[in-house]
Amino acid sequence: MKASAAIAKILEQHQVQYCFELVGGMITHLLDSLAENGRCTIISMHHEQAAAFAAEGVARQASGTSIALAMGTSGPGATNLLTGIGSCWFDSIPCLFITGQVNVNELKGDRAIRQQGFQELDIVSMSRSITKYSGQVTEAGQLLPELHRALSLAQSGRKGPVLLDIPNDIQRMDIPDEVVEKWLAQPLDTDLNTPPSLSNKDAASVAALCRDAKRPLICLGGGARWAASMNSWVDSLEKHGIPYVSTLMGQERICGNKHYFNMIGSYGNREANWAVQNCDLLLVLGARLDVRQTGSETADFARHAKIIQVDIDPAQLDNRVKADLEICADIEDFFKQFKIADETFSSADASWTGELMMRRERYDVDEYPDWCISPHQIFKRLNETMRGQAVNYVCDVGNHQMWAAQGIRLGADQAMHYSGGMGAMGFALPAAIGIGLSSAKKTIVITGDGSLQVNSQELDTLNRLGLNLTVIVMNNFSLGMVKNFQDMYFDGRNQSTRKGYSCPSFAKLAEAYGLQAIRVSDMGSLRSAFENMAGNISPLLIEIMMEGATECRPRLAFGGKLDEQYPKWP
Ligand SMILES: Cc1ncc(C[n+]2csc(CCOP(=O)(O)OP(=O)(O)O)c2C)c(N)n1
Ligand SMILES: [Mg+2]
Repeated sequence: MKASAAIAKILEQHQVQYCFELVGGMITHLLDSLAENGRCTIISMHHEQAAAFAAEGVARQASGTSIALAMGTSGPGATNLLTGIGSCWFDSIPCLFITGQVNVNELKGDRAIRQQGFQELDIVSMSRSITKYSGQVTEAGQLLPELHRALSLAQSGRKGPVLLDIPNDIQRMDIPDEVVEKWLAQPLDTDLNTPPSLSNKDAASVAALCRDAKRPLICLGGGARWAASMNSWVDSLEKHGIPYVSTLMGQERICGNKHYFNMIGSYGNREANWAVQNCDLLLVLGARLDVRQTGSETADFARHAKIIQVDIDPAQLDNRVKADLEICADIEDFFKQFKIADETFSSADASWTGELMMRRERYDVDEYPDWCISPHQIFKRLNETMRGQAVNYVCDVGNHQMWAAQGIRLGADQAMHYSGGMGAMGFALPAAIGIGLSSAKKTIVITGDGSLQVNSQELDTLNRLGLNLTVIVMNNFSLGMVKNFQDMYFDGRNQSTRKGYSCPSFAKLAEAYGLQAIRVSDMGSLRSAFENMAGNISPLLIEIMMEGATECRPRLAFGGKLDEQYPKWP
């Protein structure tokens, strides 16, 4: 069997249902075989970076339980994939990347030349530091074992991206049918680098700390959000009245219920940061406690608390924040082993939860009363409009993202998606295309004028696919988040964020791509645009004109403490 056809069969066997690509000479055999095989939906994008984000979107929509493929040709196709590969690496998203490569006899090998073949480029070295596995296949006999290893690694332990670089002549070679049959029958080895189960000793240590805590707080991170048992575990927190907060990534799947006190961090909600700084026990589940979560002064983070950190990745423990108890475990395993019972938090003080509820209510005010159109009002309206409907929200990067993170309250059939560790502008539209394709839910993109311009070419892909997807562009005519830094630290010299920055009319741009578009500049017209969105199943773009809205309130200043947010609470 032709090697490229064998790859298509193996991908079919392991339910790789989507391939996103931009064609080029070195992937034509693979693409042809995938198309002939017919089981994988091929989506042609207009940039390999967008193809990578779309593949990430498919895996995100499936909570990391399924994998998609993004392909690029050798040279620029391969380098264009890198940003998306990094995004999957930082946020632990399983994804398969395949790059075409020049024929084996055109590879430069150890020669001191820059390049032998046209578009030859060493993508394996370039991607090694942001993949779980990256390899080049230079013998046909290695192709299927390498593919099997890559697929297994992507989906085991702390999940992540893998890359195979496959020379053109290898794609065309023959692989004996019995070899293909053997590898088709081989299940994936998904137990690779999975940590041991939570030990009785660790469970007992957690239990002892929980039992003594008067002001306990749980913090759910990205490592918890897709665990199959998270919802039932969180339900038991609700039942026992135990408060919980989340990180940006944890917040992607947490509903706005009674004992949830929202998102912590440098753009956190005030009540969440207050909770962290005043609890006496912080149980951190699947969060790496980076600077955006803790603020820069780690010693001040959770200053009155004993900290327990549980993470699947041993390297994330004992890192920035030194916890009192560190446990390497898969959070799903933790949820299964560590059940919340009546006696688990037997010392918890009811007035602690009462205080948090009072603060959450007090802080839920519009912090932008001086603006013509307020982000607080926009997200309140969005919550109300979409209440009860199944939605995947996908955010870009900037102030609009933080306004959304602070303001959206998820319902049971709703989820958020952020470019977490990579923070890549241009993520939202292509990721949403992957999410929208593989889900029956409505998809809503929240983007900014700067971020949308990074991958706006995919408005065409959206139009071609006709997805139930709305793009909300919060157009403040600036790279607002960075402009805000400049306002604070560069005396308002707004080089490249206002000065020298420009953007088009996004409504007109969308129309040029064949999409329906609405432009609004006040709450009245926004309300009817949102109603249109809720009742509409075709692609739509809503452009919200909000010039001058370039600040996120509250936020931390550089070097600030978690509960000293700006503007200062009166
Ligand atoms: C690819 C990429 N380049 C640069 C940045 C740095 N950056 C972070 S936020 C931001 C501004 C985003 O502007 P916009 O999308 O309009 O959002 P706003 O802050 O105005 O809401 C920039 C330039 C980034 N995160 N990603
Ligand atoms: Mg902007």
